[in-house]
Amino acid sequence: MPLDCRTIKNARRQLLEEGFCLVDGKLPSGRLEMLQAWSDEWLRRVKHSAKWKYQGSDIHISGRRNVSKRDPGVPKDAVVDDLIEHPAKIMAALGIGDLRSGGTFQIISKPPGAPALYWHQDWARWDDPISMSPWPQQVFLNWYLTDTTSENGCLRVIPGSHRQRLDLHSHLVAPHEGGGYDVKETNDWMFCDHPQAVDVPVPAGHLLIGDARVLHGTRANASTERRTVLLGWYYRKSNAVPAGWEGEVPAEIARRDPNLPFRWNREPGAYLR
Ligand SMILES: O=C(O)CCC(=O)C(=O)O
Ligand SMILES: [Fe+2]
Repeated sequence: MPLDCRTIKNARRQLLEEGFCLVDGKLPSGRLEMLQAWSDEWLRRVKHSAKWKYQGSDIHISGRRNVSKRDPGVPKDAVVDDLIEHPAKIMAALGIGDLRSGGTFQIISKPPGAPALYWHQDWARWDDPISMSPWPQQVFLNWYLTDTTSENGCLRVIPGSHRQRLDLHSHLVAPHEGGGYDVKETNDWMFCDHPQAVDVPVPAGHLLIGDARVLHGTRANASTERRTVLLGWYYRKSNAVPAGWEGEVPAEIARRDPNLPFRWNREPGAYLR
């Protein structure tokens, strides 16, 4: 068993402490090949935007049964419903069964020669004390369709950065539409070789789960094959302490106004220490 493929209990501990974990995705036989052919077809059909330079591609597709509320206009495909629903048992075993899919998956695919993806985190509620939660409020589920390695553009993570401020945080440009699309490859902070960074190679068919707050990026794809990941977002609707939670509850969360309105802010402030 590869070192990163731990038991569910260890995986939960790692998700809470380090902000990511890796588990066996338990895909039925043939599913990986089907997803490869399916995503290749979308990649062939969709015109690639210049803003996808660092992600490789970012095609959003909604389910049919699980329709995206935020993006009702995106194309719908029943393959996405299977992707959304398949991990229910795994997530329940990890104690994150109360997170619900946002209704989409994204096809993020680095062609051969594609550059690295810059350091970033994807949490957008930094004005809310819930940002301090010791439990995950929002996670990404990544299905890599080929084995990923340091050579072909595997994920990189800074363990613990979901709940702890680092030097890097104050030097980063907000990701993607927030400014990341336009950063230069020479931007030393966005592409730095941080001493606390770890490469996370993933065997195809394993499931990488990441806390939205954790700092992550990718290696460049220096191989001759494309590296595709199917990435889906899952959210906790409630801002209350999860049922059965036995760990600490930050005072800021205990006294949080339950009627606090949602405000979009991707830049960590006072709630990241
Ligand atoms: O390509 C990957 O492995 C990760 C992509 C990602 O984190 C993003 O697009 O926000
Ligand atoms: Fe990301």
